[in-house]
Amino acid sequence: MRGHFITFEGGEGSGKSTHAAALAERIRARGREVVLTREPGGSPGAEIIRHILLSGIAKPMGAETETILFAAARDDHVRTTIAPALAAGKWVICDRFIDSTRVYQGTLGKVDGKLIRGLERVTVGAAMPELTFLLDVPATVGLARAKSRRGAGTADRFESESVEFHEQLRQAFLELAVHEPKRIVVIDGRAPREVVAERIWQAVERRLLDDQTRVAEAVTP
Ligand code: T5A
Repeated sequence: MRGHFITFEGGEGSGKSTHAAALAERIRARGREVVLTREPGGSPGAEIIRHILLSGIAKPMGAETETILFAAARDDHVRTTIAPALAAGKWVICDRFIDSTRVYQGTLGKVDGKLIRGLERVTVGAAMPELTFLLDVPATVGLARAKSRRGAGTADRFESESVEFHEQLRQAFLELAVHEPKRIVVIDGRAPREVVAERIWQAVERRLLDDQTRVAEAVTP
């Protein structure tokens, strides 16, 4: 039996972590087992690579090296966390996945699409997300939220890029959604938290919770 795989994508501060966690709670409340995870990271080996990437140590080595490091982290994450959970029939919710590489390293980092797709085939294999929520907010809104949440802490490798960089990211994510409308659902992340959460839940109910489950829930007092 295979579980369900959902990813959250979008710019910095768009609400991915907030809504990934909220969705996990809501699905758990329906009695399902959920693995809530993130990228880069999500497994012990990948968390070490996360530190290398987000500290900026790898930046001078160039965007291709960073792409390979993201792929190495993803390979460990998929093999040790995501694939076993899906095989056990669990739901997996991941904060960022392949679309972040396509956009940050591909569109913005100008890394050859062939390399990105090749690494994707090797690392992801059959563990492709069925549903991806793209939380869309203007770059200025997302960066302001990320800054206020960070407080006195320093911005990481990508957060410290310019507003123009982040606005281009936003457009690149939206473009991906145009090409994969079945998988990628765009949600206006500027809406109040409860509204965003409800829109996400409606899509999950419609697409992934089967009819039988809904019937069972409807008759449960
Ligand atoms: N990266 C990652 C790549 O370059 N390539 C890749 O392949 C991968 C996988 C990861 C970095 O790595 C890069 C992209 C990233 O730069 P990260 O530390 O994991 O970095 O950070 P992000 O994924 O960018 O996540 P953030 O933590 O910055 O933002 P989130 O998760 O989108 O936002 P969240 O939920 O923490 O919310 C931010 C604040 O806004 C509030 C929240 O309470 C919080 O304070 N908020 C709202 N406020 C008002 N209205 C709403 N609707 C709100 N929703 C949330």
